[in-house]
Order: sequence, then structure tokens, then C-alpha cells
Amino acid sequence: MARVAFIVTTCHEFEGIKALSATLKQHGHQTDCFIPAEEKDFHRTVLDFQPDVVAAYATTGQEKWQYPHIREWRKEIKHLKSVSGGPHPSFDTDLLKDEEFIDATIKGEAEYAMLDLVNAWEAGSSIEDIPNVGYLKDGVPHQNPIRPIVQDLDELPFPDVDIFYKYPFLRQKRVMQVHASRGCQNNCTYCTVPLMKKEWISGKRGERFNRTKSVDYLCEEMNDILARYPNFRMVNFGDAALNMYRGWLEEFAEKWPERVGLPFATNININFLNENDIINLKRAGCVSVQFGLESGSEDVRIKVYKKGYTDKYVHNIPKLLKKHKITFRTNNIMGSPAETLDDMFQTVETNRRIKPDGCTVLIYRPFKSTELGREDFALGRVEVGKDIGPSLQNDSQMKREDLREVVNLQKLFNIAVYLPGGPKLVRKLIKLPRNPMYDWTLLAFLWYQHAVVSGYGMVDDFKLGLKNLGQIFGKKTGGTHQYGEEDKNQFLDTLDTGLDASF
Ligand code: B12
Ligand code: SF4
Repeated sequence: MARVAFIVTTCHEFEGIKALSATLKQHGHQTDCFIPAEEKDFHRTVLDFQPDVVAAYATTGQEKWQYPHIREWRKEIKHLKSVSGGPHPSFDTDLLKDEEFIDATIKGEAEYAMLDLVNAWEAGSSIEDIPNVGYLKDGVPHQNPIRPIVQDLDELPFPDVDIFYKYPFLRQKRVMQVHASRGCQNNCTYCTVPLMKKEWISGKRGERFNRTKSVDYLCEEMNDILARYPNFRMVNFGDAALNMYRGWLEEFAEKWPERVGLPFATNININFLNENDIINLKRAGCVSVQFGLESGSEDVRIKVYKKGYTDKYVHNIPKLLKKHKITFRTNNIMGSPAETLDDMFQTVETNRRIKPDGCTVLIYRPFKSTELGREDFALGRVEVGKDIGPSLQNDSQMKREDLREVVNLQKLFNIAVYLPGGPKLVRKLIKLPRNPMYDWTLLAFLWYQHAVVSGYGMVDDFKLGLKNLGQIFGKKTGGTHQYGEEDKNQFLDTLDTGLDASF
């Protein structure tokens, strides 16, 4: 039996970690998860757990945050192994060159790879033949081919919520984070998911990237959690889109109200949605949805982002959502290489026209694991080495003449959308230097919309903010954002919690 400590940066429930932990526990290992913002002394608490393995989740921008901790832990636990997984290490094995801090990476979905790795480390055997694992040999990173992804999600044990709900804040909030599916129907060029789709599946006939838990499994999972944690009043689905399969949605609308009965919010893909789906969502108890509008320009949305949302969907679906009394929020991208400032104001105009109950606005980030991001790096459009922190809320890494205006527009976007005469005013305001007032404006809108529109509750969201303030607009560390004990602001990330899944 090995002891595995998962560590995550953001105060949130991570479905991937829950899934890995459940599989390891099922096979006799002991696991826990540690969140810096939730611990008085993060370093000491992890040490007290006496882990054999520390396992870190990473998106791009936070791929090295654990290094200072690993260095210290290794002084006291000599045999400690360190593994990193999630979207960044899945596409960047160069991390393995930092052998002082990382012993292995895992590419892709990792339930069984993690199990094999922990077993191998425990037995003192080689890790070099384990599918999905990346390791360093003679100074060179090696990435093993990956095994087929789990086709039947019902074969996995229920996600291990206990490692997150041991924290009073996470178990006492109103909204529970849940996933009903994996995958996505779309292939947007600014998103990492299409590359996962390409690399996670072998192309064998019948193999699926888009998978749902069965409705029966999902309801049982819910009731298992609710029996132990009865506090939750609502569910938020973190899936890319709950409308993955039409038949599933029908069955869900039949069974969920009777067996679980909690209202919920979710992401949707509007290009796969019709009125009947909306009726089913409503029947099931959906109160709020979010979708990625991303750009007001159909050309950019369709030709550059390859999003599949024509203007017809963008204008018609909101009308249907209003008709069936489901509130909706849009996701919007500012500052991609495809857009001029005028295009971004077109995004403002489209939002003014469709009148969402809230707008989330993120700054475009060129990920090396996306089609558009790769093009950006290849064409020299990126300010390489500029540290913008881990979040998509703070700053831009793109080389643009109008950078200040773009970043300011992201902060003031909601003023432009919701205030009479907003666009005219904001066109003037974005010319001023960046300042904290603009940051706070973004925060205030996000807080209000997230808390009220999505049903999280003002108090929970406020507490979350107070807990985590400091990271988003916090210090830069030259190259890769690092988190220290004093550096705990994940306010905006956590406000995004689960409802921003499809940016
Ligand atoms: C739900 C979600 C969120 C939630 C929950 C956070 C989370 N990461 O789970 C919230 C809203 C908080 C969030 C926030 C952010 N997110 Co997000 N999010 C997602 C989303 C839609 C689903 C993730 C998920 O739960 N999938 C289902 C589970 C089962 O899969 P999984 O998480 O990938 O886990 C599997 C493997 O990755 C692996 N694994 C996972 N963890 C670990 C750990 C170890 C040690 C190992 C070995 C393996 C491993 O095994 C797991 C089980 O098979 C993905 C898109 C996607 N479909 O992947 C984007 C995605 C992960 N997010 C992304 C981004 C950019 C962010 C933010 C930076 C945005 C921001 N606000 O600025 C923040 C970062 C917060 C953080 N600390 O991670 C990007 C990351 C891109 C990249 N290349 O790094 C993604 C891929 C979407 C995109 N735009 O491309 N996100
Ligand atoms: S941005 Fe959203 S809709 Fe597009 S591929 Fe990614 S998860 Fe799917």
C-alpha cells in the first residue's frame, strides 16, 4: 500500500483527481488531496501525511508551482516520488528535464496508468514500459504510447469526493461540482480538447472520445454523495456540454428529477441543441446554462475558431432559453490573433443584442496544445517568456499594438454590454492606463453574475473571494507562475468554478 498526496492549486473540486483517487483506493492505496488555500500550513500538512508519492495536476502556467515544495519535502522524505499530470504535462514532456522535481509525467486519462506507476514505484520496478508514462532516460524525455481511454465510464468507481469534502468550505457550499461525461462534440482551434481527441483515441472502429456516464450510474453517484453530504442545494455540471447525446438527455430528464431532484447549471454546445433538448433540460431541473459565444464575428467564430456556432444559433438559442425560462451566460474571448479591437466590440454588440444574464470574458492564451496556439508560436506572435500567471483573467501574452486596450476591454466588458451607452464610454476608458479600478470592476461583475445568475449564492462566493484573493493579479515570477504561502488568490478562477468549462 502506497500513500499518494494529490496537490492542486485552486480551491475547487477536480473531477480528474477524484477519479484517480477512487481507482487508487479501490486497489488498496491510501490517498488524500491538499489545497494550499485551505491549509494553515500546507507544507507541514502534506509532510504529516507522509506521502510516498506527490501527484500534481497542472494546466499551462502552473506546471512548476509545486517545485519549491517538492524540494523541501524531499529533504525530509528521501524516497518521495513526484508525478505530474493533466493538460500541461500531457503535451510537454520537457518538464522531465527538471529531474530534481519530477520523476514521471502521465499523458491523458490516467486512472490505470497512475495505478501501474504507483504499483511499480512501490515494488521498486521499472516504470519504462508503462503506457501513458513519460520518464527521463540519459537526460532525454521519453513519452510512452498511451493505452485506450476508458470507454465505459460506469466501470470506474464513484469519484472520491471525500478528499475534497474533508474541507468544510467545499462541503458546506450550496453547489456541488459533478461531471456526467468526458469529451466534446466540437473542435475549437483555441482549445486543448481537440488535440486530446486526436491523440487519446487510436482511430479503432467504434472507439469513442465523447462518453457519458449512464443516467443510472450518475443518479446513484449523486445519492451516494448526498447521503453523506446532505448540505448541497444545487449541482453544477463541469462537463464541456451536458447535451452530448440526445437520447441520454431524454432519459436524464425522466430520471434525474425523481431520483436526485436537485436543480442544476451546466455548459451546453448550442450547435447541437434544439428546442426539444431545451425542454428536456428544463424538465430535468436546469436553471442556468453557459455557452461559448467567444466572438461576435461569425467569420472569426466559424473560420478561425472552427466553433460551429453560426449566427443563426447565436441568435435563436437565447430566445428559446428565455422562452423556457433558463438563464444563460456567455463566454467571450478577448485578444486572439484573429480579432481586431473592432471585432471585439462586435462581441460586445452581439451580447447586447442577445442579452445574456451574465458574460464571462477571458483573455486569449496561446496554448502549445491548441491549433491556434501552435500557429501563434510558429509565426512569432507570442511574447515568449512574458509571465501572465496561470489565469486567463489577468493579462495577454500576445504581441499586439493595442494590448492595453484589449486587456482593459476584458476588464470593462460588462460595462460595455450592460450600461446604456456602454460601448461609447468603454471605447474611451480603455485608452487609460491599466488600473486596479478596472480589475475590481471585472471582479464585481463576475461575483454578482456567478453568485446570482448561476445560483451559487452571494455569501459563498464572497467567502471564496476572501479566502483566495491574491493570485490573479498577484506576483509574477519570470517565466512560470509560482505559488507561495502568501500567494493565494484564486478568486477569479474559483468564481469560474465549473461554469466556464468550455472556454
Ligand atoms: C472543469 C474544468 C475546469 C474547472 C475545474 C478545474 C479542472 N481542471 O478540473 C474550473 C472551472 C475550476 C477550471 C479552471 C481553469 N481551467 Co479548466 N477545464 C475544465 C474542463 C472543461 C474539464 C476538466 C475535467 O474535469 N475533465 C474530466 C476529468 C475526468 O478529466 P481531467 O481533468 O483531464 O483528468 C484526467 C487526466 O487529465 C488525468 N489527470 C488529471 N489530474 C491529474 C493529476 C495527476 C498527478 C496525473 C498523473 C494525472 C491527472 O487523469 C484524469 C482522469 O482520467 C477542461 C477541458 C477538458 N475537457 O479537459 C478545462 C481545461 C482543463 N481548463 C483549462 C484552463 C485554461 C483553465 C484555467 C487556467 C482558466 C482560468 N480561469 O484562467 C483555470 C485553471 C484552474 C486550475 N487550477 O486548474 C484548459 C487547460 C489548457 C492547458 N493546456 O493547460 C482546459 C483544457 C480547457 C481549454 N481551454 O483548453 N477548469
Ligand atoms: S472550447 Fe468548448 S466547445 Fe470548443 S472544443 Fe473546447 S470544450 Fe469543446
